[in-house]
Amino acid sequence: MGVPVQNSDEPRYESLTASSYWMGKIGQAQIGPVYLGWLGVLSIVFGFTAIEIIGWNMAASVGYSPIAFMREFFWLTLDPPGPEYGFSFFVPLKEGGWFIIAGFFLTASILCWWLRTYRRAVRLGMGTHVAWAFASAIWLFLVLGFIRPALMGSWSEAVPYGIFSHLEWTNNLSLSYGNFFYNPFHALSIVFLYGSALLFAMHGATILAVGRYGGERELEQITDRGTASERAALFWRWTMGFNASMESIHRWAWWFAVLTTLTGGIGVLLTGTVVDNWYLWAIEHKYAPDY
Ligand code: 07D
Ligand code: 07D
Repeated sequence: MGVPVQNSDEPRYESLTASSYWMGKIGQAQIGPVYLGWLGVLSIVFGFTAIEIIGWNMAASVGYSPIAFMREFFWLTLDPPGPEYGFSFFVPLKEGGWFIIAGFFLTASILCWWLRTYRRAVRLGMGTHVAWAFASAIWLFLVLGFIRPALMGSWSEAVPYGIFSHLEWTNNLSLSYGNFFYNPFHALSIVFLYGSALLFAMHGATILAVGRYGGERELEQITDRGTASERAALFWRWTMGFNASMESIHRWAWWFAVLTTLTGGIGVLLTGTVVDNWYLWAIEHKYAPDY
């Protein structure tokens, strides 16, 4: 079973695991054990409830026809209450009440999953970096569906549950508030999103490229000469004069990913609450030309 895990709830014991040749090709061959715990159970139950509410409302909208459900799936939607209901929690079920209930369960599920990532990390004696990165995504999720609608005083501002309907919402928010390209926080979010992809490509490619020297094992690399790590670092100094360290590259990646949704959430939060039209705002602040 290996060494005992510090701070663990229970001693290590034989549990249900399997191994798969094909999983081994894309990752670790061993599957399981999955730690369920009460947070895991709650998260799955809440998530399942949210999906059921969304799914049955979508089914109702096509008269419960399984064929129409499948054919129209990408266009089906569960919409928030209309503007006449403001931010009231008492909305008739078919007028958006179901939307509020689904949102409650989805949020509860995501928050339980967040706690699970936090608590499992602590139990393993790890840092809680994964949980805080996930918290940044949850920040954007809460701004989109709850905090901004609350500040605007209307559920109708929230994102609908549906494939194309949520894309329409995204397009409409940009159009209604004067073009998101002039929202500097949208620009920052894009910088970090594109930057995340670039950093991931550079890091992934670098480690693969020194795989022949055992680069992916990252063992005794820091002090030895001629190692995979040293070659990888030298490659970047040769090509661009500077290299990240084995540690800093992961910090760069973490910050880029976290800042994508952190700046994004700020950009969405300001829209309609502080800034009514990003294009006019940009002209006023000499960010856009005024022709
Ligand atoms: C690859 C990890 C796995 C996750 C996956 C998503 C569901 C939803 C529910 C039918 C990278 C699983 C999807 C559980 C099913 C119902 C009711 C993550 C990976 C595979 N979007 N969005 C998608 C969500 C917002 C936008 C796809 C969620 C904002 C654009 C998928 C949220 C705005 C495009 C999806 C959310 C926005 C998409 C693929 C929540 C601005 C696309 C996602 C809860 C940020 C793309 C048809 C993906 C697409 C797409 C899910 C929010 C814009 C359905 C759960 C409101 C422009 N979004 N999205 O791979 O193909 O993510 O759309 O906040 O072009 Mg979206
Ligand atoms: C949504 C975080 C929440 C998700 C969580 C996950 C589940 C599923 C199930 C695993 C994605 C919950 C998961 C429930 C679990 C399974 C199976 C992260 C989310 C917690 N834009 N735009 C962004 C670009 C335009 C608009 C960000 C580019 C137009 C709006 C990003 C372009 C208009 C919003 C970005 C472009 C417009 C955004 C999102 C180009 C539309 C937002 C970052 C090249 C016509 C969002 C500040 C992200 C935002 C956003 C990129 C164009 C509208 C960087 C590249 C001008 C309304 N856009 N955009 O990580 O933050 O999302 O804006 O044209 O709200 Mg944009």
